[in-house]
Amino acid sequence: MKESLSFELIKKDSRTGARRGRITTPHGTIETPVFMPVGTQATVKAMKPEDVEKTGAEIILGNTYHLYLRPGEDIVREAGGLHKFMNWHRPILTDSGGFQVFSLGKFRKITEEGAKFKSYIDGSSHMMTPESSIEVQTALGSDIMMAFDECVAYPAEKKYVERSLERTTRWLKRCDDHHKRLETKAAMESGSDTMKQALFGIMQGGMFKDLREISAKQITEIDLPGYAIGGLSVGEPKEIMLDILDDCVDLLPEDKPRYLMGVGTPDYLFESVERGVDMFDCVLPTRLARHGMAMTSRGKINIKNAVFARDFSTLDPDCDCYCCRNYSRAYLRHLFKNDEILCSMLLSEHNIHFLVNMMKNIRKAIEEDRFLEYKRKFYNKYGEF
Ligand code: PRF
Ligand code: ZN
Repeated sequence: MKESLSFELIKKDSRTGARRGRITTPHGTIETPVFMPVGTQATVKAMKPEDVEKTGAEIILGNTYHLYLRPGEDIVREAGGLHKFMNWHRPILTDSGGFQVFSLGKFRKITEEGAKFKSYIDGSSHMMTPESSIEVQTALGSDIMMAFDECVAYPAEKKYVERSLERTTRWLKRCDDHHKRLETKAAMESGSDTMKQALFGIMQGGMFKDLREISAKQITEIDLPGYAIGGLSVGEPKEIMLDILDDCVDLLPEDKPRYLMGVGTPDYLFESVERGVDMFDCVLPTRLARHGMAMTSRGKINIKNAVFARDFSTLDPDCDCYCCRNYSRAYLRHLFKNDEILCSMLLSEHNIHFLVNMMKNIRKAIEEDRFLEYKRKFYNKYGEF
């Protein structure tokens, strides 16, 4: 059967690992490097899909764990899939639930079979396995589904990380087998020879370079349309993260998209693109927005601050988003002080626009072979991260 997803490498930076590419999916193309806004509950919080689209975002992320618990994948399937359910008709990537389940700490238990966990909604017991994660993601109908993995906390014992990454590889095989089984069944029913969804594998191995190498070798033995780097940005210092990332990128195939999971501050995005990462996701822009924080070309600002009470200038003079074209800092501060929903809406739109636009500028800089110059210019203006 033909893969539903393809990746084309358009240009490589001559001085760094940065690369410009294009991913083609059943719901359209994605220019890379790309930032994916997070839409955990089948919504990018506080934003209408058409406004997400206006920011230039080409793909969003959804969560298996949340949608499985509520409303349940059957309801999303009955609605015609996640795209239709939430009225977003561009590509969607779904995370497997691995990370969300493992973040539950004492409310979960891992065995070879899968992860047993308690619902955050009503405390009921559930079991998620590689097979059930694929079943749910199939019902959601995402363009890219992620393998069910274990993201190990930081710090962790090497012995544990090793056992865990071996299990993550076995789980990846089970995900791939189950995905193929379901796609073959669907193809026989519809007479199509193209897969509907792509499966990405996830590398683990904690902060141990030799374990990262083992994980990369094992997961890339399974031929998949893309690979992710998991288990990073889990609380380790920045130097360690970038040092491990350096190695990880080189361990992944050059002709497939590389996705660094859960990373989204401007400095980490630049550093990771420089090392050869193509895809990112993070809740940061929308979460910051709901706390009255805006990312601007001159650094982060806190709209609650009293200095903005009579500041009738726009949030970011370099931004042309709907918020910056129409509203002042004084007005945004007023909205925030009164708990007005519009504040979250406007700041979310601005923050997403800011990161999406930053990635657009990064792509242009790579095309014109001036990535490092653009990075320097951005850092000088942004200041402290
Ligand atoms: N695994 C999965 N999702 C993730 C991660 C991971 O390791 C991370 C780690 N930064 C974020 N999201 N499945
Ligand atoms: Zn703006």
